Amino acid sequence: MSKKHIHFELRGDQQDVALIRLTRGAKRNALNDGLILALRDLFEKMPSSVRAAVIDGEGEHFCAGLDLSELQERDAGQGVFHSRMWHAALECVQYGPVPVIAALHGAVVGGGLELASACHIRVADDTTFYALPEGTRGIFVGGGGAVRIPRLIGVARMTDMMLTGRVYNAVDGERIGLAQYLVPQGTALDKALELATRIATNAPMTNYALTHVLPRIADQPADQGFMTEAMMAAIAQAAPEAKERVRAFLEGRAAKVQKS
Ligand code: 1HE
Repeated sequence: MSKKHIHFELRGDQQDVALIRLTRGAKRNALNDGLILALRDLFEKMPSSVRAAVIDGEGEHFCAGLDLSELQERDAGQGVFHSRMWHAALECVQYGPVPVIAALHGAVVGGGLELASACHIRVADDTTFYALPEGTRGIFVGGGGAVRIPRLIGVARMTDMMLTGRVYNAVDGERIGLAQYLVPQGTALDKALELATRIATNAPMTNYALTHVLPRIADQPADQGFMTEAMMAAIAQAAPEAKERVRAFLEGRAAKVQKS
């Protein structure tokens, strides 16, 4: 299935991995309103067979951020609604039905970094670079970056990126926490699909706990976080699937943890 500037396909024997590709390469996958709304719709209407998703970008760059040509005519009130539209769409990515992996290469800048930071895992190849040019364009992040990016790299590093226009390369990006995986040029999508295929075999309740509950626990005061954790642990372990997986290990039918 393809909407304008976005391609969607199902991968895997069980059709359980969704591949979502930004296909606006001529404009470096800059995110116009149509693309943002299409992303929201895809995550809202994800087929029930899907257990994990991968987002990547066509061409030399993952994403050049907000389509700046749409910025010119907006007044303050429209700006608020526009930012809230991004928030709603990227909430559908972060708090959607499945874990999402961003496969990064080239520019991951501005709203492109905001999109990547709404994903649960980021795999970057060694062409990747990260920036928040909003600072030098006289604007501010508006797609949830002010909330999500400091959680990855801290307030000080984000402040520096925006005040000075600092660009992080792929190696430093992985070092500071912008990506969890760093892979050779041209292999980010393969690695992301490999991870998605593995994640798709997890118990759905475990994946739900990790994508919906863990980030909320992390935002809670410790006392409340411990209680939420206890509730989630009890729900997860009570599921028949969890009992079967534990039994399989105890009976020697499940893989051991291997030294990496
Ligand atoms: C664009 C955009 C865009 C490219 N909006 N049209 N983001 C930025 O400030 C980053 C702006 N883009 C760049 O710095 C560069 O384009 C790249 C480093 C990403 C890629 O460079 P390059 O040399 O490969 O491509 P290019 O020649 O700069 O761009 C190719 C075309 O894409 C060109 O259009 P053309 O009609 O002349 O061919 C560019 O104008 C177009 N293009 N990026 C519109 N961003 C929710 S708030 C989020 C706030 C932000 O994201 S602000 C940060 C915006």
